[in-house]
Amino acid sequence: MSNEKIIVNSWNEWDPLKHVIVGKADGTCIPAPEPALDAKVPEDSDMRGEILEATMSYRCRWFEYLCYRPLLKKYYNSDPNMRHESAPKPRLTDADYRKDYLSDKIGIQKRLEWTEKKYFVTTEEEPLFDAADVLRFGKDLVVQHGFTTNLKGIDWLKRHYKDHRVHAVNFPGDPYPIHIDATFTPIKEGLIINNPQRRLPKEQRKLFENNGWEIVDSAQPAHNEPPPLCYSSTWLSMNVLVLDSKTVCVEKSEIYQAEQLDKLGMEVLPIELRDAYAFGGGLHCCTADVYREGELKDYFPKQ
Ligand code: ABU
Repeated sequence: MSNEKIIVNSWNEWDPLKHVIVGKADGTCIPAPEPALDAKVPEDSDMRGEILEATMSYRCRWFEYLCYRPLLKKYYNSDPNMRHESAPKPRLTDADYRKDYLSDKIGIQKRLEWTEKKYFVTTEEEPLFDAADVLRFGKDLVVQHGFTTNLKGIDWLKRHYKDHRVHAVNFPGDPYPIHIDATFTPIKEGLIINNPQRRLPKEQRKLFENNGWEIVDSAQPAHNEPPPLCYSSTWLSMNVLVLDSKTVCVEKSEIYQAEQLDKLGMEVLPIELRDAYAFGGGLHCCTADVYREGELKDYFPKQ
């Protein structure tokens, strides 16, 4: 098989990045209210030769896959080994959401109890997952069970990626668990930064610790609140884009996160993006890997 023809290949979050889709805000708008509203990108997840369209879990994102189609068509036509897959589109009827779950009458304490008990805004009506809930670690996929991904969605991923090991994780300190990429961020082989308000529970840390991975608390965000109209939390500070295991892009104003990554031995590239947060999030949110140099590896031989 000639390497020249391979367009899609990405097994993890840190191998040298050679081809990435960067979202642009043209034609976007603030979504109308709906039962589980938040707005995030990306919606695709890729591995060797395959790009999988996620089901998505918000009604406002149901048609989002169409924006990617011209690019995917190009990859498909140029790369004879590329597989274009699409998870079953969900119906997203009212049965998918717990009514009034996001009501202002629910206090923060109650919300934390709910998320601790894994009682989320989405139900188990049908498989739901967003790509931003999935982290790729070679043979292992780590998937956040929360508002945007339900257990049926995780089961669907297990059945689809039969040669991979799919692990469900959750972060009880997060009252609005939407996407893993401002909570748990792999920086390079062996190192993950974890949001100190949303620590991975002890039991779930074993996979990482037993295989020599270090999980360190991330630095505090530089801001006390997100910019106007932004649906994400201030923890977009840790929503970084790793270019390779020595280089990482960090939002320019996030000086504490940049400082921490610098101390951890990374070269930090400051990228101005805060003004774009309202259109769907940070550097990781608005990008989708297409090609990272590297092969499928087993980073967690001790299961
Ligand atoms: N997609 C990142 C947003 C998660 C958060 O708001 O913390």
